[in-house]
Amino acid sequence: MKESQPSTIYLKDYKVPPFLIDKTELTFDLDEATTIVTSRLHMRRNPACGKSTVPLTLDGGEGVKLIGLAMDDYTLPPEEYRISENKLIITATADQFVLTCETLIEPQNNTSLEGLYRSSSMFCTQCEAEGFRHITYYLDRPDVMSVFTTTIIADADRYPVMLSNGNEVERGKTEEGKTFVVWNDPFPKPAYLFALVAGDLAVKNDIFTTQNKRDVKLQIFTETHNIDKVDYAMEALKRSMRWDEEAYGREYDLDIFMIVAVDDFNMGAMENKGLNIFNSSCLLASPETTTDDSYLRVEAIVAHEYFHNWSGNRVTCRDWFQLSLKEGFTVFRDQTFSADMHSETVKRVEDVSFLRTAQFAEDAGPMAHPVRPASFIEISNFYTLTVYEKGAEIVRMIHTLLGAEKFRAGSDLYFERHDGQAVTCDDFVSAMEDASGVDLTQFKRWYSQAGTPVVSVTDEFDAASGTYRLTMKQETPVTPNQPTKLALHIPVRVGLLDQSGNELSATLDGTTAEDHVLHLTSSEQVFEFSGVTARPIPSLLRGFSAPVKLHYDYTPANLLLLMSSDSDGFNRWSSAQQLAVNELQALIGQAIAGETLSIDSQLIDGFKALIGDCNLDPAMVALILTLPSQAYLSELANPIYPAAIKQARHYLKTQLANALSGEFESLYTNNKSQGVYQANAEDIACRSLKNLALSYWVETDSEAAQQAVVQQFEFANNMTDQFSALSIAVHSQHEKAADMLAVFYDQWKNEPLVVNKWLMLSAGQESDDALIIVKGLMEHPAFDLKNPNKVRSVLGGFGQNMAAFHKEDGSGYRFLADQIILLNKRNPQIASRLCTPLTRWKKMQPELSEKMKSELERILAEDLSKDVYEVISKCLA
Ligand code: 0A1
Ligand code: ZN
Repeated sequence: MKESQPSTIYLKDYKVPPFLIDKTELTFDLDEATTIVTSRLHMRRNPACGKSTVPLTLDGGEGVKLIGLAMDDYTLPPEEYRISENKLIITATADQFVLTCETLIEPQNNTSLEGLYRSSSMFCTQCEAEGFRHITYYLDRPDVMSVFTTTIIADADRYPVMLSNGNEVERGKTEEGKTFVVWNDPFPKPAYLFALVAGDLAVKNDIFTTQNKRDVKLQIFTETHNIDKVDYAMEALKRSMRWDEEAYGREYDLDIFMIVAVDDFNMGAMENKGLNIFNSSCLLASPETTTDDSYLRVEAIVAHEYFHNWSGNRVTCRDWFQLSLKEGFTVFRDQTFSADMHSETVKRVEDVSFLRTAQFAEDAGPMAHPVRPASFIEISNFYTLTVYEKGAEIVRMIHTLLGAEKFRAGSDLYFERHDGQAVTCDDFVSAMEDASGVDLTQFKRWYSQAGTPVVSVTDEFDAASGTYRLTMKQETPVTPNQPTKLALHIPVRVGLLDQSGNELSATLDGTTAEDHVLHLTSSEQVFEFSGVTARPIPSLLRGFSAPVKLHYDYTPANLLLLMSSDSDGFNRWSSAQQLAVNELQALIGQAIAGETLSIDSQLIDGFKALIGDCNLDPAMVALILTLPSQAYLSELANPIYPAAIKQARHYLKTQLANALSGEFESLYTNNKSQGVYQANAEDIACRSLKNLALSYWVETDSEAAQQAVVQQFEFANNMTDQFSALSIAVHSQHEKAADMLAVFYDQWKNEPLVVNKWLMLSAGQESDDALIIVKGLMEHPAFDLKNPNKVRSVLGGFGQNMAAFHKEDGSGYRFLADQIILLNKRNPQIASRLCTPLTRWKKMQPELSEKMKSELERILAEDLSKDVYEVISKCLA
């Protein structure tokens, strides 16, 4: 452990910057070993601070060596400045001056992938959140916005492509014969949006004509061998640009928009102004190498980064506590875009399923924090599901409360009012209120209060008067540093069905409709509907209108009715999930008690009817037939018994498979035909239904099913089908699984993104030797500790391997802790993210919980990065 612990930063301590930087001129003399960065910062004291004499304090970072410092033309001698804890402090400054600062950095030795680093043969940058300070000393905070001019000098033979933000304005030769290129970005921006790329890259060009008939040049750059895999991303980009004009009235603002794919990247992608940088796994796609899921992910992330041009870049965050201002809004925008491109219901189900599984777990654990956190030690730890996904749910609720039209007016006002500014979540809400007249005062508590609210509903029907009463209670559980909670404003969308599944019209507060949004604002509230002709079955929280846990005592018959008849597609899925969850929770209880497992027949009957209904959309059938994941069942459980969860789920799947083997066989056969691969909603739905059917069918004794798996693996014309067959083989312990894995690697060993999928599946194999297999994978030539995707594949796959990770002897935990310690210094961001499975220790069954805790204590005893320290210390607090 360190002598002194890293300090905590608080939102309440925010102060405006004492200095501003109007213009930033940067020169990079690029070299792998030592790059020299010269910055000329045109600075002045911030008039908002009045007459002030505070010293100038610039942010720097490990690995930045100061080699020259001048104010205007005066070279500062060492006694006129000091460097302390990575800050450069200059005591005496004028009111306005140009600070010239020369630093030396070592891109080749940069393993944290923050600042300027090497990925394969290229140079690239990552500056969000605080990476720019690893390049040069700067006011590295988002409310300091500056116009950047960047000169890149390099050997043109090795780095023919040299890119930065904005437009290329000049190019030439230096005296030493190197090439220089100058870029200028006219839009003032914070340093976190700065980017630089240099390499021997191939490019795909295109053009987008904006709504005002301006031609924008579009360019996607990759290493040469990948340029054949960017067509899909380019089309997705053009769809995003058009959609943002139509849905939000947002037009692109520069004459050029560039995207670069890099192999080594800590996150998915980054929205640097005019120069997005992508993890290649989120950009490249081809039918042979990319699964349907990944296609959809590419489209969503291309859109997400593009949408940031307005929600994030033109209007940015005042400070990092406001991160959800740009992320929550942009995720909401990309979710709506994907829904418009494919199926609204399918998209909503996928998003909610993810939120309920992963964000709810975060909200229930030691790292739980509000969407707008009040404090942090390391901001990189706050790029979380809460800030992103729950933040998007907040924006969605505002959309529900205002209605589409007023929401759009609020968005227009927000962009108009704050263009070119760095603002807060409160500013966003104010624009929504001002444009709509809706009071969101109480609603704003969603930003400051952590934890997933629980809404419990009971009902009464009075046939004589035709009234139906819903009583709703809300309660938000205690979370770290928030012992008491206030009532939230929760929009609950509700419909009523009669006993045959028809929608009932009812009157609430003078409005008669089939669908109502209830405003739950107190800890307990009654909603009374009149004109109700028969005892209804309530369809609650339609479309998942708020990120809460809803409790209502549905009978299995109610759930079956909602599943087959609700006009709200989301609730049809949700009811089926609830039915399966109820069944699984009973089975988990039996497994823990050591009883023989047995199930009721309702779920089987429901599934049978569903498969038999040929009017149904295959996408819906596939969603409903997908059993709740082990991860979701773990989130619901307290304490978690991983072995019982696994046993219960496997048992239920096998029972369903045997009871409905004929149905699954025909579902498989009927959806088998395949034409040319297309990543559209319809074809994706067919493939997912077919592969789901195969995953059930193979759980029976059928020899034909076993053969079908091998056949599909060998003859598939696309990665979705090939990889599905392989996964099914591995997870069903098919006798040929090991051979198929070997064949697959051999076939795809030259495609790193496919190899990553292979690594993940291999690490997830359930076997007594799982840990040995995983250790072997880390020695495999395909593995590389420097590459975050590979680390995530192997350790992520292992984390999902319930039996191996949660082995009773604690060997799985020990192994993960070893990897965290190994990566702690090299790449703190990745190391910190690897801690997530261990953060659940308090919820695990006692014997496992103890073992996890001792691994956490072992990690805490190390000399830790801020990133890992924050997570581990909060876990043990
Ligand atoms: N703003 C990006 C996410 C991102 C955040 C941090 C990064 O490096 C530490 C990289 C990317 C987005 O929302 O897509
Ligand atoms: Zn984002």
